[in-house]
Amino acid sequence: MIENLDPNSPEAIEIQEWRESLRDVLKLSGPEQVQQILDELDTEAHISGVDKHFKLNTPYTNSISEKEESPYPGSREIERRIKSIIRWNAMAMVTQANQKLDGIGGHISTFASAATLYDVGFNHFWRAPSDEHPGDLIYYQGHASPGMYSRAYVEGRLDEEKLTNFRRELAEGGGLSSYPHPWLMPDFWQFPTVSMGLGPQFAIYHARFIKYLENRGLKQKSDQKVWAFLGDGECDEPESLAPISIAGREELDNLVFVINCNLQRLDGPVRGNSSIVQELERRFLANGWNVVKVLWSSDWDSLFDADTEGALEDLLNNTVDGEFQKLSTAPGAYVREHFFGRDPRVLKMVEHLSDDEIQRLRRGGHDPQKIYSAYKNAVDTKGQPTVILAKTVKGYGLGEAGEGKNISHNQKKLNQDEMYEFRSRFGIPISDDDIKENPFFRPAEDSKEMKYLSERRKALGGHLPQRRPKASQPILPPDEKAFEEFYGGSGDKEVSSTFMYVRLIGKLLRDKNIGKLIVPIVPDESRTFGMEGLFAQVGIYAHDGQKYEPIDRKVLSYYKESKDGQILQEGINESGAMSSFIAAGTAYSNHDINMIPFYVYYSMFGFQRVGDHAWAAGDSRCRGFLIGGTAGRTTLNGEGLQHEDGHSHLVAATIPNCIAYDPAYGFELAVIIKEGIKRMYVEQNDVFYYVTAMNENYLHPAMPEGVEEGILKGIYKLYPAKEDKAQVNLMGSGSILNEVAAAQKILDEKYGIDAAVYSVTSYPELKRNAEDCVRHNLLNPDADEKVPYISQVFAGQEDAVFITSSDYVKNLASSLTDHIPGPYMALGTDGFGRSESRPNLRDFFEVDRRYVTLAALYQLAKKGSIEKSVVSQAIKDLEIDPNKLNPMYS
Ligand SMILES: Cc1ncc(C[n+]2csc(CCOP(=O)(O)OP(=O)(O)O)c2C)c(N)n1
Ligand SMILES: [Mg+2]
Repeated sequence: MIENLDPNSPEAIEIQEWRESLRDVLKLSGPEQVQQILDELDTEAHISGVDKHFKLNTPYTNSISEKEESPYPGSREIERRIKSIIRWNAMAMVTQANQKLDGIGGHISTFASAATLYDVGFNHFWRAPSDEHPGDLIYYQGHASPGMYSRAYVEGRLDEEKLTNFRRELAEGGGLSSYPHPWLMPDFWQFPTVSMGLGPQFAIYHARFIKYLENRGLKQKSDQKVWAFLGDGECDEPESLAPISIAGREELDNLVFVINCNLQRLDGPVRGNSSIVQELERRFLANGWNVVKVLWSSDWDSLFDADTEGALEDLLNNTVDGEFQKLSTAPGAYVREHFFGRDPRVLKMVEHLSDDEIQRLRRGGHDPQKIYSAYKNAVDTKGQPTVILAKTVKGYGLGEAGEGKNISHNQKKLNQDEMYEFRSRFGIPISDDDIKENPFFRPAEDSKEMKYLSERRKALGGHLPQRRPKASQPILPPDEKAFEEFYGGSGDKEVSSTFMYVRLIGKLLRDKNIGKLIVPIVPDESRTFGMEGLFAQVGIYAHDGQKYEPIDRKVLSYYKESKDGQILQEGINESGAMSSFIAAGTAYSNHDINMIPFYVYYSMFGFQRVGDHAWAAGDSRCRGFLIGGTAGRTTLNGEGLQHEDGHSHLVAATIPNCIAYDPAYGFELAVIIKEGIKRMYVEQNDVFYYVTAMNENYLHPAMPEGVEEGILKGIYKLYPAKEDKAQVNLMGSGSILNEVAAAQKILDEKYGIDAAVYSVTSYPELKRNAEDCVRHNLLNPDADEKVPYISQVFAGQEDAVFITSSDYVKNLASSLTDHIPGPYMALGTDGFGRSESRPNLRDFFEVDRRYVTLAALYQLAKKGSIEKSVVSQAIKDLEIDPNKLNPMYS
């Protein structure tokens, strides 16, 4: 750039002439002609061998020039007063909470920097759901929640008690959750956003899901928008920016990102030595977004007008963020000398401004006019998503208490003097004494501010945020016939539980009640699970259809992409698939459509890969089925350490509203899915299901009589012992159940021991039920004791020993120890997996039929029912190597 050139040098003069020519063309022939000339010159330079370096940045100025701005439709003055009141209450709420209980936390500076960004949206853009409009969907930045509570208070939706109890949810009368949590405030917050990075990703997939619903004819097309507010620091989370390519590719013009570029995160500057705005601009432009930079307020317009040589622009282009942060709160004289003074031409441009006026040159993100124009541009943009990069000051308005300082983020309260100053700066009519008593302020109902506020929200359909807790209609359950085949077993055919799952979903997709509501989701693993038959049956969703003839068009299960395709094929992208799962599983609330997602994936790339997404699904009150395919540490053979999952059930159990099952047989699966659909979509409970499916082929028996309740509660008797009271009760789950059943035979045939076999479909459900009973008994010593289901099942079996084996870590089964009436031993797969065959893995992890037999004999010997020598002999007979490696440590 010409900053380093002598302005009188021939080079500088030549550049100046080119600039002037460009301006002339613009004036005479318009911007299209300018673009054409630039393109031609580009080509010419290329042909002439000029080594171009590709540039994906515009100057560090506003994208929308003053001339292109949209006129502001509201009263700037009243809006400023309303905004000041909202700012005040947000600050006062956090301050008061921390005065009352030091350390209760909260954030002041995030909303302080973003207040104008939110207010322009609330006053002019964001529609609440109403008969006329489905409503816009806003992902509020989690740390800005005080601002949303404050507005809800001023709008009369929250009372003072609630504000007083910010972060005191257990206080009498109820309080307010720290951040947006639909679980805790189900008629207020829609989207949990405070695990940074998830909000932006969820917003992208939600916007795409809306297009999916529209393209499939399930939702009427509209101009509904998804807005996501992000911090600039938040953009360092891979989840924030990785999926922006999807939004660009899928032309999501129903999506708007607003990135609050206050140049700071928690510890300090986001990019001290460079520019976060320019970096983000490059990334979004490269991914096909409409990028709107809102960097400078109207105060700067005349300076840019005067900048005919681009000297100011050069100065801005060459200033790093660390310096901008310093300048944001520096006195005017300092800014004049150390910023404008860097170029004599620019210094001259600010000659007419006083130091105070220089200090008051605001940033674009605090100027409603600039923000309005940017938002207008965003909602009018067709064919691509928009990102607004708004430059602000962190802690704006806090003054000495933390404006633009590195400690801003952690500022939790203002002292008295700082509060007085804040009050005066924003003109809040509360006296010094009243601030001490009750710091909140709501103008009188008949004040201009209140009338304006309520008129604006009325015009936009009502209050926001708001969440629909239940769908207006439950679904009609699927036809029972879809499940019947599975109750009969697989006959003489050996099949996997995954095969059963795929058959079942194929049937449900044809069901007249729920078929169209199902959303099959896969991350590039359909063939792994044998699901490719569904490609042609229901199609793969592609917003632009299929522009090519697929190479396998002649086969039945060809790769069919279509605009109304039902499958969401997410590519190798589990976190994206989880985001789709959440978008679909919360559609009952966000769109009043009971979509039923079935997301199937490698179970190892589920909870441990996207555990935070699963937690957010729980918080979101998401419904649907997660199907952990290729599950089990020894059932998935050959794949080794990275793929063999032996702990997803343990993690699933940590999510309070996740109901997890490890079924072995088709009928168990059918009973579980049938109940899940009823519970989530007929009864409208906010739970979601995790069900594992395996790839080992075996015979599936027919369903014994009367076991449905046991399947759902977590355990039932599959093969009884010969006598009523067995010597041994064997428990198994998943495909290890077959090993357990085989051990029953060995015990009988070789050792004359009578054993029963139980199928455990869910340790976590049994444990939850047991904990619930224990708690009841603890708190109600005089009431009848509640007996856990697991103890009821084993009532009268005190003389037996109990052995369980599963393809998961032992902790899962050991969690029941207290509730099993006799000696109990859990076999499981603790340790890293191996690439090996199924039998060798089961030997390695000591979970196969031989170890189940050995464990039973050992426990019987321990209690004196058989001789110890029987156990020693069994080790030899069963060909068990007692000196083998301990899988837990190896
Ligand atoms: C995944 C995750 N990591 C860390 C945090 C803790 N945290 C909360 S706010 C914050 C800084 C936010 O900076 P920025 O995104 O720039 O937002 P600003 O407050 O500046 O608008 C951090 C590190 C979090 N909430 N989530
Ligand atoms: Mg920031």
